[in-house]
Amino acid sequence: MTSTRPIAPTQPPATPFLDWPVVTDPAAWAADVAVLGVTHSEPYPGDPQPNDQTRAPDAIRRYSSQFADPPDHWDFDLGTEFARVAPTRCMDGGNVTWASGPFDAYAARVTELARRLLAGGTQLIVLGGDHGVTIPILDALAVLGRPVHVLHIDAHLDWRADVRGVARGYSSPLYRASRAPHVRGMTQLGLRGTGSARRTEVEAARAYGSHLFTAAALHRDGFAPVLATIPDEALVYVTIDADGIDPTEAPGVMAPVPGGLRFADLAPFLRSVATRHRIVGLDVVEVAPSFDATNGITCITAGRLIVNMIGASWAPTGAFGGDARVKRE
Ligand SMILES: [Mn+2]
Repeated sequence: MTSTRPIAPTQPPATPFLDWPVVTDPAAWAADVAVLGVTHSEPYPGDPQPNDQTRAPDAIRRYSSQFADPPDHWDFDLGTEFARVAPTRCMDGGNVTWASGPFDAYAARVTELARRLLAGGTQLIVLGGDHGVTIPILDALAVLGRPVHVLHIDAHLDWRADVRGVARGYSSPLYRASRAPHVRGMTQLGLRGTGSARRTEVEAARAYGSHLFTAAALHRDGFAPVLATIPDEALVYVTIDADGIDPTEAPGVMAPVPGGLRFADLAPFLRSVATRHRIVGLDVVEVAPSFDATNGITCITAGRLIVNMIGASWAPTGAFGGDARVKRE
């Protein structure tokens, strides 16, 4: 469970997320919502280290003023002011960076920090990093002591047991989720094109019982069938690979694939999930700032999804037509 021994502070961000107070001392963490930047995952041999995605946490924060105006400004996605629905205790917990030493120690530190926040009832917003960042966060979800349903938005399946002997890289987060006893189910949406998955991985995901939705199926049938795959009683963890979003709205990724999910569909979908279920955490990974448009639209799209999710999570009963009785239990 949560350790009481002292733990090293995180690195302060270049600018805070949404002007939230920055708290780098984990002993002082107490919040309803917290942002945590997690820059690294286990690198593959030959891949650049650090990779471009390690710069994303501060890049996304830099656009905060463009994805949320001052507190008294109306948010048309939420139908109210963000500050009116967001909880008062929001904080930016800084960045957990990996400068040297074994990756195992870094991953354990990420898990311990996430566990502290989750154990305190904090809704955890993780800014990656590549998709391997999700793996130590998934490990931390065990502290909740209740079944978790993983909702995964991505062009790719990410179900590799390993790639060239590396088990905690960006091609493996959903495989790792499938091995975690506290993860009881999974819904994966936005799949298209090709990626690291071969027939073996697709068959393994189907055998596990993951609900797979191609982007094409969502464009054809809408998102209602996706909502139906999330059990009423489950806590939900959301992992958003920015390449799940269409590259017109999220061009700043390493592996863009045409035909992706649109913000106009994803934002109301996330609001629906947040209204019906308790979202215990959400990560946005794989934003590659060097490939973003000069206006930062990938960072802004990521930020808007986060704002929509937080707003709907904390909105009063009845907002967005959801059933708060399920969500608050
Ligand atoms: Mn991914």
